[in-house]
Amino acid sequence: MQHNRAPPPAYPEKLTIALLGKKIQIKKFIGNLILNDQGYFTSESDTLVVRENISVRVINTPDFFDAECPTPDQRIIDFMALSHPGLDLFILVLDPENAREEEVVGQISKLQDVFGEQITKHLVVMFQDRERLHALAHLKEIFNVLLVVPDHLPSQCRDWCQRGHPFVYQYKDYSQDVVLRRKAAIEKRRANNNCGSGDPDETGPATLKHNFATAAPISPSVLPIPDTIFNIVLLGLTGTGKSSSANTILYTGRSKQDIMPFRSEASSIPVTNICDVRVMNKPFGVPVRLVDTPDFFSEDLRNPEAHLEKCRRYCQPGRGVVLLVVQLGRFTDGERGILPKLEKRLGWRIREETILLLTHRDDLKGDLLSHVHTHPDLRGLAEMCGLGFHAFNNKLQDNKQVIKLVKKIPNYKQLFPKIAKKEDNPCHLS
Ligand SMILES: Nc1nc2c(ncn2[C@@H]2O[C@H](COP(=O)(O)OP(=O)(O)OP(=O)(O)O)[C@@H](O)[C@H]2O)c(=O)[nH]1
Ligand SMILES: [Mg+2]
Repeated sequence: MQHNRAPPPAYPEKLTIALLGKKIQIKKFIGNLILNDQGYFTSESDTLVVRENISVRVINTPDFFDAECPTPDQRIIDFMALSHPGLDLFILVLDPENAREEEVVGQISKLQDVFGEQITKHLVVMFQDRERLHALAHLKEIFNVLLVVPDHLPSQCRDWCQRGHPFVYQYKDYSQDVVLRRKAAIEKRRANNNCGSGDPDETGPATLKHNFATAAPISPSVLPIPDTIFNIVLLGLTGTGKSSSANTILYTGRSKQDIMPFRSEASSIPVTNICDVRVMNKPFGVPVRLVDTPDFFSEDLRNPEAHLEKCRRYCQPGRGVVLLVVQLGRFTDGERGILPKLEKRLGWRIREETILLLTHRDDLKGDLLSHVHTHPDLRGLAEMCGLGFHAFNNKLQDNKQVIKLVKKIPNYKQLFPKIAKKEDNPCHLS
């Protein structure tokens, strides 16, 4: 007797999911839930590991947020090589110790820095419980990102992936050639070992079956996410007070315990060595991204081009304002012609969107305007800055000096409705 057997239903395409976060124990737990078996991720060490079953491939990524890591680029390149040309979903797995607003914002911003702003379209931020999720629910709007709690893994993952096309690497900071070479080296190692995993740090047996050739083809994502965050980028020479000024802005309307400040201190060598980012949740009505930068002219700065590239993303015309920071009473030779020099390094004019921000206002006894007018170099620089000049006393936590600064932005009333409101009601915000 002949059975008319229907072919088995086609299995949906295998998903590739990356687990991000600071704590291996929690990432391991979530990875095993997604794969439906607690035996896949077992190692205690936070290394790059791939595990897969018939429907999902899960990549545990080591902590990309660890500022102490000596080889962050290598970790990122290895990860990109293992997931080339891209992947379906990133899950940022939060742990209770790293789930404060500043930390979550810092982690999302870092991911945007490394993988591009579009990552949020493919990112879910996983909280341990609904209470913590609700406390940070506004991040959904700021970053256009899904906030979730693990509930019905792994089926939830497929729903989350349906938000758009898979994510494809853009190769802004990392060369595609380098990633492809690394990928080839890993595959070669795997072929040589035959039964070895080939993963850079991988030792377990469960990865034997994973194979790049079987990964689902990935089509490029088409629509960039509109960036609704207003950028404030601080530029200037070392020690002028960029990080302190960024902190003065960061403190607006908030107590110091609630924020993770930029590192700032008196030092004979540069303190800030990377472009560092914090996102503020609508301090004046819209979200604001603060970008602290290193001194791009410092001879101590390693790989300045990579940091400049990061900075360029945030000071594109029409997307924010540049604060050119100079210390009052300390105009140096390096600051002569600094604005055109910065424009040359960045590759376009920024002067129309620049405010000259003078720090150490507390050292000035007299009137700011007459000080600037009586110092020809300072005056020349102030005249070159399209949005004028302003002074901060960074030793003072004073919202008023920040609001006065923001009012130098021509369309601040449209941009920052809360400030316009404050003009009607002066008690608001101050
Ligand atoms: N009194 C006073 N000190 C300030 C003011 N602004 C900054 N400082 C001090 O100046 C020093 C350098 O400030 P930073 O903000 O770290 O300078 P930076 O421009 O970020 O320096 P790098 O990161 O090295 O490029 C710190 O000791 C600050 O406390 C200010 O308005 N008044
Ligand atoms: Mg600094």
